[in-house]
Amino acid sequence: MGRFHRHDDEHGHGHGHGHEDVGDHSGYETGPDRVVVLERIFDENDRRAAENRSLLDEAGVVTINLMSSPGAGKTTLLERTLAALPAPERVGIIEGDIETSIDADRLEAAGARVSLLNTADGFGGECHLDAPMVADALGRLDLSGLDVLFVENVGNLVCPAEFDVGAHRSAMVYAITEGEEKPLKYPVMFRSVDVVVVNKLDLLPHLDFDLDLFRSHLAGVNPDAEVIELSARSGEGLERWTQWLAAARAGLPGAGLPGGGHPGGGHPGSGHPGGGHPGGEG
Ligand SMILES: Nc1nc2c(ncn2[C@@H]2O[C@H](COP(=O)(O)OP(=O)(O)OP(=O)(O)O)[C@@H](O)[C@H]2O)c(=O)[nH]1
Ligand SMILES: [Mg+2]
Repeated sequence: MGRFHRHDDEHGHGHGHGHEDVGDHSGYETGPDRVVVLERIFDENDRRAAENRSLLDEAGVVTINLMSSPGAGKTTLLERTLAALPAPERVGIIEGDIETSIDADRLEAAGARVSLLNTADGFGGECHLDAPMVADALGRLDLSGLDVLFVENVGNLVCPAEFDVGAHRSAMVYAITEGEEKPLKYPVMFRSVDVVVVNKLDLLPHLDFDLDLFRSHLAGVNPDAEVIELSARSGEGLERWTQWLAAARAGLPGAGLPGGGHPGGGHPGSGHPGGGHPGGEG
C-alpha cells in the first residue's frame, strides 16, 4: 500500500491517527510538509480526472481503466476483445507502459485506435498512469470515432489503483499463476475495481490454485467486485466479459438507459480507493 493513505473510501485502516486522513508519516523527517505536498498532488489529479471524465461523457465513450500485475494478460485480453467486437476500429486504447511500443503495436494490429503513453518519455518513468498523462493521450484520439476506450495501465499491482484517471469503470486482470493470497496482500488494488477478470484458466489443471480460496479472499476485501473467469488465450469464458462491457456501455449517462452510474454518482470505480503516493517507486 502507498505510504500516503487518504482513506476517502469507506475502508479505514485503523491506524489510530485522529487527524484528517493523511496516514502515519512519523517515519519521515519531513512529516507534515510531505503530507501537504501529497495532498496537492492528489487534488490536482482529481481535478484533471474530472475533466477527462466530462470529456468522455460528452463524447459518449465508456472508458475502462484496466490494471494488473505485469504479465497477467491485459494486452492478450484486449486482443481477444477486439477480435470479438464487431467494430474494433471504434475501440480506443490508451496504452500505458514505462517503455516500448510493443503492446501498442499489438493492439493497433488488432484494429484498435491506440494512443501510446510511455511514462519514461516526459513523465518520470512512473509506475502508473495519472489523470494528466491520460489527458495528454486523449488529445491524440478522435473521440467522435469511438464507442469504448480502454486504458491499459502500467503493469503494477499497487500504484495504478491510487490514481483516478477519469475512467467510468475500473477492471483488473488477475492471473491464477499469481496465487490465492494477493487480495489480502494488495487490498488497495482489489478494493478499487468493479470487476476482477481471473485469467489463464487454461492453466488450472497444471497448478494447485484454489479458486474458491481466492474468491473468499477477494470477497473479504471487496464483496461487491464482480468475478469473471476466463482464458484470454483460448477465449473460454470471454462472453461474460463482453457482456460486462456491454452493460458498462449501457450504463453511461446519455445512453438513455437506467443504471447510468459514473463517478459523479459515486460509482466504486470512480474515485480514490483509499491510498496513494505520488509514484515513482513500484
Ligand atoms: N496460458 C495462458 N497464457 C496467457 C493468457 N493470457 C495471457 N497469457 C500470456 O501471458 C503473457 C503476458 O501476457 P500480456 O497480455 O502481455 O500481459 P500484460 O498484462 O499485458 O503484461 P504487461 O503489459 O507487461 O503488464 C504472454 O506470454 C501471454 O501469452 C492465458 O489466458 N493463458
Ligand atoms: Mg500489456
